[in-house]
Amino acid sequence: MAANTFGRLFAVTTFGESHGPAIGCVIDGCPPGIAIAVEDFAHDLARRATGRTRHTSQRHETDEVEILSGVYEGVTTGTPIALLIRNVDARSKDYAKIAAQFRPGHADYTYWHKYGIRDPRGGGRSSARETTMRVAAAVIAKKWLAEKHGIAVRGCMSQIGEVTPRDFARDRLDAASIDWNVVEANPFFWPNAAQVDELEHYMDALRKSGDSVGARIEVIATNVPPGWGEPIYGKLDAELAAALMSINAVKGVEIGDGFAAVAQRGSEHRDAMTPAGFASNHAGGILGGISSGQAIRCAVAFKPTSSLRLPVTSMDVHGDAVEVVTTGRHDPCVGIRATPICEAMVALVLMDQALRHRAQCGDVGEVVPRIPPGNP
Ligand code: EPS
Repeated sequence: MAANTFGRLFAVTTFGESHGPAIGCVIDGCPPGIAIAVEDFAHDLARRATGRTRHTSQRHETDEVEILSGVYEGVTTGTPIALLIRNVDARSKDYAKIAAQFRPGHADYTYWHKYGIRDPRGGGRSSARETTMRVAAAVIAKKWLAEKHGIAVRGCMSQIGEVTPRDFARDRLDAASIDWNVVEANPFFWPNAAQVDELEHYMDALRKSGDSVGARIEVIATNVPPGWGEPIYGKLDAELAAALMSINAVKGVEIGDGFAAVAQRGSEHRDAMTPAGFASNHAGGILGGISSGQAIRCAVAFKPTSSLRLPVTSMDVHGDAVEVVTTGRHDPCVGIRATPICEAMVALVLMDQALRHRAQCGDVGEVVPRIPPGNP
């Protein structure tokens, strides 16, 4: 009912608030026998964390995971896995002045109307702090997907404000054209190393101006076998869209060519099949809501951050007009930290769908003919 749980067979329940003592999650339904240690979480959590570069919020959380249950002698046991991360750098006084005000663009007004009460400290439950636990849970999903199926779920930023990656045609931002070492070597997860300096200046100027921008994140999952996803109401693309849309600040999701498909002809969009492979991947690796064996491609649009030191008109809880100024430690572009979060949601969907496919169709076995992925 309250929708803090995600997934059916690999079910992740998150809990906690941005300025509470801790955030955490319980993963129920994880297969036994996956080797997992606290060190496994460090890499992806650091990729998402605040305070690692000057371009993100300067809140310094250690984001160290404690495994409370479900793992014995370094291996998952099949029982619920509880993960906990303590909040160590919350600064609630930044929120004291605006505790009774509705910040435009935030969830303040809507949470107020839904619950009649809200925790204003750091946005409470609506804070992007919650995404930490999605990334933590997905570390286990990514590991299982890689070990069992050779699946890699990777992402990059493909637009920030009005800037797009040079030397990439839109339809060439695919698994084959992206050098993942380049993406991981800069703070923006940007696929073109030659533009990183330019982006640093762009972000410095933006931060100085007090304003924010949006971003577009691309996620590509390779080696997903054909057959995952459920018609009619459990379509893989529908579940991906819902999962990605559940991330804070997301305003749009595309699968494959997405909205660009509107201006294409059918003769161009349908991906021709040959025994040697698919000739193109406009569909984004999903046909009829079921994976085709091609790379799964999603794009996610993040809105510009609403917390700004630039004043804005609003209202307080008494109905009086106020001017809101947000001080504190905010991201001038939430999209900069969003790549690992988008990857996490895609991995969680794939993990859940893999287990659901195995439950119903595990006896079907190898089906022929199988077309190689071809064009990614
Ligand atoms: C956030 C506002 C900031 C960010 C926070 C997300 O919180 P605070 O004002 O308490 O510093 O630092 O991000 C995180 C703490 C995190 O780990 O992602 C928001 O409004 O969503």
